[in-house]
Amino acid sequence: MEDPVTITREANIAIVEVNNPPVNAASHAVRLGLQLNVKEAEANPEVEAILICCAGRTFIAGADIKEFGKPPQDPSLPDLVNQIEASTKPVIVAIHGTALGGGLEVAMGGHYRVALTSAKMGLPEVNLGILPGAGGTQRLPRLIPVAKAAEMITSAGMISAKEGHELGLIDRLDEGDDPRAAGLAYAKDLLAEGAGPSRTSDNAAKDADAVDFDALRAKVKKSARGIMAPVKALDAVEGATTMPFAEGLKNERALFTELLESDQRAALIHAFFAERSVAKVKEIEGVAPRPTDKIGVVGGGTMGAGIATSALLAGIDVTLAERDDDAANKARATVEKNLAGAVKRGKLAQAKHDAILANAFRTTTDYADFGERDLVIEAVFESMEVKREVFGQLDAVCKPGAVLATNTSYLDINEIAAATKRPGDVLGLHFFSPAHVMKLLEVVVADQTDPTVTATGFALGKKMKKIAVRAGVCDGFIGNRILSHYQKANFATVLAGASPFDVDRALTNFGLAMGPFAVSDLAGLDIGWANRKRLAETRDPRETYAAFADKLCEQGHFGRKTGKGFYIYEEGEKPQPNPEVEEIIAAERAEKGITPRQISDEEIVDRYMAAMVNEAARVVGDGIAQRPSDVDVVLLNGYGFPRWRGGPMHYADTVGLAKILNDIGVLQKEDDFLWQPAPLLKQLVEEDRNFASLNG
Ligand code: T1G
Repeated sequence: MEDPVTITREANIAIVEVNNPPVNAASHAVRLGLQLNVKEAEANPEVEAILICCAGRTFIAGADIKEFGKPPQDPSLPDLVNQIEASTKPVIVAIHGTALGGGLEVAMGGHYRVALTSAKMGLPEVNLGILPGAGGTQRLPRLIPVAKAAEMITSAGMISAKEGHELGLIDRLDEGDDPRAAGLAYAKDLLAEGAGPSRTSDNAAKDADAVDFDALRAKVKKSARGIMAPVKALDAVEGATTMPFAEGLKNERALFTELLESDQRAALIHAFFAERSVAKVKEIEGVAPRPTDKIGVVGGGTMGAGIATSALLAGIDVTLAERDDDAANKARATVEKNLAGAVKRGKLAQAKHDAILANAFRTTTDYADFGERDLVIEAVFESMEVKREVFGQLDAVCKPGAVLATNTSYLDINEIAAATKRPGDVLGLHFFSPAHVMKLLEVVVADQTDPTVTATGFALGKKMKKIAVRAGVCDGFIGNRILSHYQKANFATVLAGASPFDVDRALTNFGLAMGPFAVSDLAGLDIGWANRKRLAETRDPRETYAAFADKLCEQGHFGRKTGKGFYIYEEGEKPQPNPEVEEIIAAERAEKGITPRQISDEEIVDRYMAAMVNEAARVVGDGIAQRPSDVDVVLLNGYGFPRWRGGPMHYADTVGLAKILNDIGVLQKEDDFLWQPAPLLKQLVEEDRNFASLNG
């Protein structure tokens, strides 16, 4: 392998360059190379200044995450950064791309920083369940105001080079596109000025008095939602304001080590890699996608308008069709509202917003306007009959090679594709509501979907900045299929004795953003009701059907939108449990001859997880999901599963598959139909393997 760090010289300036694709992660070889080359430059009497820069697409994007959990190898990153800072010759760092984590820490160890105007920087460690562990929590608050440093570190946010310059993190901006040239020019100017080393550790923390750490800690704790890292990171930053530099570093190290050894760190790093491996889809390796510059959307309800908004934000030209002018105008208004929201949140510049509405978006009532579209996404009412009708019409007007996609959440895409004469061009693109906010996208591959069409789904997802996951056709694909199953299990838990409010409490304590019954209220109880009615005919007679949610719907209670569901919603008030729910459930238990028993929060969680993992194992076993970690990505990004638990499959590996299988065995005595262990789960337990062994 080529040396990942090289040293060259231009006159009296040594250029130490890192070249470790794809993101110049500070692996052991990079750390060693930096250490040796900086030492060599220091020892060389002809060298008067040292430039550190990177080749490729970015400055160092952080420590090499793949090395976490393995025995540490010297030099450690903190020692290296200290060595760089201690240099007796001025060290200039030239930043391009993204200087993240350990990368930004290396940059802060240097004495002077120049950044290309296009560069970004940040300390995203808390996203991985750790904190900046190479002096970042000590040096950043000595370069920029402590309040801003604390915000950057606890939120994992990135700032632009320009902002970095205004704050004092970056000493010079360079308009060019060559970091090496920018660094050399700066180094020459510094030498001409006679500038010597300037060490950040000599500074005091900036504007430390302006920060009330107790108040900030309470705020950070609240928004961290169970993740320890941001809170510990704040402790480390506080150390920079109360301790001398060396002691602050030691404190940072101790807090870092504690986090590094935690289950949360393992889970969050699992999630990081899982979100990258979803893009690895065998059948589309080396397959070129079709164009996606101009798309059509059929249906301008919440979903269609959200999809249109998401595409417009990604720079795609959109034509949206509705059945009449009234509906088309409503759809336009929704898209306009969504885009205005993006401007308000700082996600879209006003000028760009105006240009999108003037040039890139139009509504129509005539499918003939789809004639030149590269891809059309259908987002109409969830009915097979309606969808087949739409696809028949699209088939008639769309150009050859256009991709035809359905946003169905449950329906059989093979049947939809069969309504066209080009089933190879049809696939599912299952967005999650609100589609311009939610990151998840299931790319559903039907029996005859052409690989170029699948590749196009992934390419579109990437353009729209979605996390696209490959799914096969079945009722509900990956996410909704698993959801249907664990909802049944939650209903069974309620029939057995817990209240819906017990279930919600236990699961929010477990880490879910919202309890499942509160979520149903939010989505609208009529949605689950319609789905259960759709499946009524094919329902297995052995299933114990829980009817209490249907009863609420029959009384006209659909949740939040009608003011009443499992909870009662009143303007400006916290939702309250609806007492009628308990009566309906008690009546159903009596009717079914069930004597309710006390169910602990722990059991509620165990039942919920057993159901989720069991169905997920079936989803993987049936080939609906490519690998267990793909299921984790779906549940994390579409269903509010706590990220710090890594997803249901990672969680199952953590508690042990034997425990999950054992729990299922016990539950089988309660309901032999609902609790059939998945063959894959049984097989893995027999072979003493975990889900991770299948991730590849
Ligand atoms: N280590 C190892 N591999 C990494 C990596 C890293 N830090 N970052 C990215 N990769 C791999 C990634 O898995 C993928 O691999 C490929 O690079 C391209 O990534 C002591 C403790 C840099 C903004 O958290 O945010 O420093 O799938 O698809 O969209 O305090 O990657 O191709 O095989 O994401 O252009 C802190 C994490 C580390 C940065 C590029 N740093 N990376 O995004 O490409 S902790 C981070 C990112 C630390 C010190 C500590 C992004 C990116 P593959 P990609 P991208």
